Amino acid sequence: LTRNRYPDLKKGPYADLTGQDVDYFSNLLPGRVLTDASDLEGSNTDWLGTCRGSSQLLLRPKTTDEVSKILEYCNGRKLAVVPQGGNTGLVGGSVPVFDEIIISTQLMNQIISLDDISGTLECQAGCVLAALDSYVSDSNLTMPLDLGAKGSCHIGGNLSTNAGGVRLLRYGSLHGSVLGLEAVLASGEIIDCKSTLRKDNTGYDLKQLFIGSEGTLGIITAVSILCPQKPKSVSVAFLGCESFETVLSIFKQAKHSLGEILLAFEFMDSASMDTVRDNLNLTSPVSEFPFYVLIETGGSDGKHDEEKLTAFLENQMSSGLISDGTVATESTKIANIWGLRERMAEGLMVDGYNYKYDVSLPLSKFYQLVDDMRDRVGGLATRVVGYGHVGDGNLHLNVTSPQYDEELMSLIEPFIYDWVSKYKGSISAEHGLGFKKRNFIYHSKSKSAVDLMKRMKLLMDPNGILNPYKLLPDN
Ligand code: FAD
Ligand code: S2G
Ligand code: ZN
Repeated sequence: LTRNRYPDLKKGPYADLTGQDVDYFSNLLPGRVLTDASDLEGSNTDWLGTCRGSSQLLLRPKTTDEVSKILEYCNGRKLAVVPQGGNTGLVGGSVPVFDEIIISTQLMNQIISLDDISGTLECQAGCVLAALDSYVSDSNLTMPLDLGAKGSCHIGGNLSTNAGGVRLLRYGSLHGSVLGLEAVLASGEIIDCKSTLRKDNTGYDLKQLFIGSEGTLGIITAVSILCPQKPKSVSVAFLGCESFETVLSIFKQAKHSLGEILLAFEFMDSASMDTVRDNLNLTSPVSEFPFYVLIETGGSDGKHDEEKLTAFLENQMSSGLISDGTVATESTKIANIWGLRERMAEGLMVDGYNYKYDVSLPLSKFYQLVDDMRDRVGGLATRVVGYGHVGDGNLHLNVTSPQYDEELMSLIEPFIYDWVSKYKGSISAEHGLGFKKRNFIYHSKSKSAVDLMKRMKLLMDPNGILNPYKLLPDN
């Protein structure tokens, strides 16, 4: 497992858990303290099954005040902690590296308020994204983000990783849609940045510090977020393309012709399609192509939107850009098409070990990295696949092998990070740095920026108890 791959990594200057500590927490959170190793197994292991910690204690607070008391105690005892939401993170950030105490937001799942005129939702950090989406949809609203993990991920975890997902093209980043939040610092101090205002230019915008901080600056306990109107109708087109240049031309046309009704623009290569076909028995609604494009549209007038999309596709067909495609308006067909894209992570896991990369690149270089990686790792890998959020310039490049292979890993890293850095991309577009990628931060951030991050960390968490060994580099 990942930690075993870093044998020289030693536990930091943190206390070991004692029976007295467990007694304190059992009194504070009666019936909501887990110490049994088998109960902790799932929370000690990340979604990819590549990182496993050895925490002996999982705490399940229900309120901000309980989180505050937990952190005040841990800070006083110098006990390291790892905040955990849905544990769907993909960079090893959500599980302990050694025996950090796991603080789960699982029971912090209450809706606080919904203003269906402004579209502002206030809720606790442990609300599951899919549950929020169905809750706000009753008021003809939708969550401004959607990702394959929606059934398990918590909104607090989404903020902490600044999750992107398939709707960022339309609704932007959480840095824009989050209006306020509440967080607890390592000292137990509660920071009230709660607001439902769209505009508030009074002082530093502190909430932005916590968005994307991956649990290293504070535990987010409540969120207020702006929910857009739910599109009256949604259509999905799935197209086959002969080249990645075609994918880019269709993207450019889609922005031009579909404009405000364009909800998502995703791509997958043929190796991705093989993955979900071979490993999950899914079927493609179009014939075999080197590339596939998924376009989702949604607006306020179903008939108008459908006409617009159909006209766009006819235009693409007549121009010869695409020779095969389908349009779905019925929810089951739409779900089946999205399944091809959103279940990729699940499909890749069937191969065994997943070397997962999530990079931002200039679109002109976007797919070249996949070709170069395929040439480089060749027959050593089971698969090399490329898919992702074209509209955000975000490529998901994944390599798989039956089990972890040191030789294969040494061909992939640092090659991929050097490659991305050469073209001024980001080594982590949306998943964060977590445990696995923290030491490559200098491939995407300057020394001056990282030094300031370290000074902020020291100011906000002087004992370094919040999610140690994550996000920031070892030196
Ligand atoms: P966890 O995994 O529990 O934690 C993630 C990080 O946040 C950890 O560092 C943890 O310590 C910290 N954290 C969690 N809760 C809090 C809190 N309340 N306060 C402070 N820190 C906290 N990501 C994308 O960006 N786009 C995608 O399209 C996407 N698709 C995915 C598809 C699948 C199938 C899977 C498994 C994952 C996907 N992800 C995607 C990864 C995504 O980052 C996480 O799924 C999600 O944002 C994390 O939410 P979570 O509640 O599971 O957090
Ligand atoms: C996605 C998460 C899964 C993966 O599917 O958009 O962000 O396999 C990813 O990288
Ligand atoms: Zn993604």
